[in-house]
Amino acid sequence: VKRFELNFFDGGPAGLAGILDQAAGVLGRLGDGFPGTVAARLLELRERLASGRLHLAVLGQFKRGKSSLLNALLGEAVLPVSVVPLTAIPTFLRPGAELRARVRFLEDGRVEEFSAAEAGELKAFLERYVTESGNPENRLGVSQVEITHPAAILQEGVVLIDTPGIGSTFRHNTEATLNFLPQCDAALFLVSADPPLTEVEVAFLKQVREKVPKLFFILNKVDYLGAEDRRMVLDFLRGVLAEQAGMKGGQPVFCVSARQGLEARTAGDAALWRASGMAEVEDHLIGFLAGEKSQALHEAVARKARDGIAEVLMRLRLAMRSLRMPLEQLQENLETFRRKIEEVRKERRAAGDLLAGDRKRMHAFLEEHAGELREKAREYLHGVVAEALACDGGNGNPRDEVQDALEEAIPGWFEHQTGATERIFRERMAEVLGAHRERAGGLVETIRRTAAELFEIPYRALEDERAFEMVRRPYWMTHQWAARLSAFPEGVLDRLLTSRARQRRIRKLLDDQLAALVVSNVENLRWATYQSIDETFRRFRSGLDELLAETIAATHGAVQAAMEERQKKGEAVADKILDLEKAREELEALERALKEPGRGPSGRKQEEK
Ligand SMILES: Nc1nc2c(ncn2[C@@H]2O[C@H](COP(=O)(O)OP(=O)(O)O)[C@@H](O)[C@H]2O)c(=O)[nH]1
Ligand SMILES: [Mg+2]
Repeated sequence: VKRFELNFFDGGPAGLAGILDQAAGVLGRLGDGFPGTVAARLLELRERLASGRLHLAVLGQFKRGKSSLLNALLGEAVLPVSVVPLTAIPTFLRPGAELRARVRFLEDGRVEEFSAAEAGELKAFLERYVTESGNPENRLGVSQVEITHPAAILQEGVVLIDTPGIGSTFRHNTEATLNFLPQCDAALFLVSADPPLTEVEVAFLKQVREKVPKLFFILNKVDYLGAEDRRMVLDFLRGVLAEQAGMKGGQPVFCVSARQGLEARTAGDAALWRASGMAEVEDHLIGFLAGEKSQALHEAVARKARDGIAEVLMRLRLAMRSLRMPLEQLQENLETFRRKIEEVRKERRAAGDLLAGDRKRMHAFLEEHAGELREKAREYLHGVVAEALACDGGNGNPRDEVQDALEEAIPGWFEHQTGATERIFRERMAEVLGAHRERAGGLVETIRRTAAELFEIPYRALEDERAFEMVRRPYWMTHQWAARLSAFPEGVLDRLLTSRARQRRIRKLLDDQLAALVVSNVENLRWATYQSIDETFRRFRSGLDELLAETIAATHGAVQAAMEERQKKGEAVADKILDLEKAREELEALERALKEPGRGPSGRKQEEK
């Protein structure tokens, strides 16, 4: 990977932000005839550069001290910390001058806002939504929580995320965390010595490694350990990371006491902050954010900016050719170009039909999949109920037994099926859209190539695939799985226990209710998937149309505009040509600066035409 030199990051004219500003300035001067899309895109890139934030999650088994560690980084106790696991709700920490919380609900995207005067008040508010006691089994239907906080670390271009954690008795927490991984750019993987690294954690770590590009390992609660024990635990940990999780190269492991860290911050005790190990973690994170994150973001932005400028340059070159070319030849070329565009439009319509066909097939496949799921769910839940009834042995109240068993089983099972379903469909969609993406890219390139050939300008293929990026999964899918039987008529079960006929009736009642649970839960999953499929196709289609329209405007549009200019002004277009020439030179210099950052836009003489 090519590394940008340092001055690419600086705020001056040779820095990336400066280049974007200059390019936007040139585009502004070009004015009419050069539609604002590229200029707008450059400004968008400028903003992304300024505010680009990395998603850094804290991952680990429940009770390892994830929330405590985040509190230490924030410098005060904002996130609820608990000896019992909390609910499956992630909390996003963003920068902000004030302490605020925003709770999003599953139902119709409802949002509740809260403004707190101090940390304790915010924590009390959060406890109502993210703890098992305040919001048992997420009955309130919260989908996610966002907090703003003035902590220094949040000023470093990062969103910190507190996650529910794996391995608790609430199995849906584990699945929810797994489904969340693709949204993490980096993660702090937290373990502690009480006990060190369970099998569940190792299995989890393997999955995390596949999905999260950058991991930091942290051993928390070292205040429990003496120097000797600490060394032993660390050796053990490194061994497991290398042998079982396949992490080579002596992973650094940070030793911290989040608890002491928070104490230190609250008391303003710098020595304790160092001693807690938290200072080292914080420094390391800030260094990482300043270096590597910025690096990746700058590269992505530079590439997109280069593409935008290349678009404008193509247009400029076309316009200049068209202004200089003998009028008759220009008319002829324009006619040939028009015919080619008509052909491409026809192909686009055919491609749209194919796309529609694939969408239908995807729906059909989903119906099939949902049918199989209903079958599987029915079988599974009947098993759960049979087991619960068998255990009951006729002493207790079977309704409670059955209810407990269902509530225990349903969320985990459906969460797992959701993950599996999503994987299946994501793969299928990638396959199907991959073929369309190639065809669509071909259409766009046909237009560009035709223009280049007809008007003898240099041809450059597009690098930017922005129109065809695979649509990201819904931001955060938390599901409310129906797990409650509706009330049997009170006392029915008790009375029924003595009578065989009545027992048959109760079986029937149970069967009907189980069927209803299966239907509503599978429908929940099916509907979410259906919407994902449609949204993906919709965005793909509109992305393609947009790109085609832009390409036609940039090529045919440029020639057309030059033609009109000539018809209006006759041969008095020399001034216009001079203006364009000047803009072309400036943009070419900026384009080169983007390719070879560190030199600055005027670092070298021109070499390519
Ligand atoms: N001794 C000690 N206890 C800690 C430390 N960090 C967290 N804890 C305790 O571990 C328990 C779980 O902490 P919490 O932050 O809620 O863990 P989470 O479930 O991973 O978010 C709480 O009782 C904390 O007080 C630490 O550094 N040292
Ligand atoms: Mg927690």
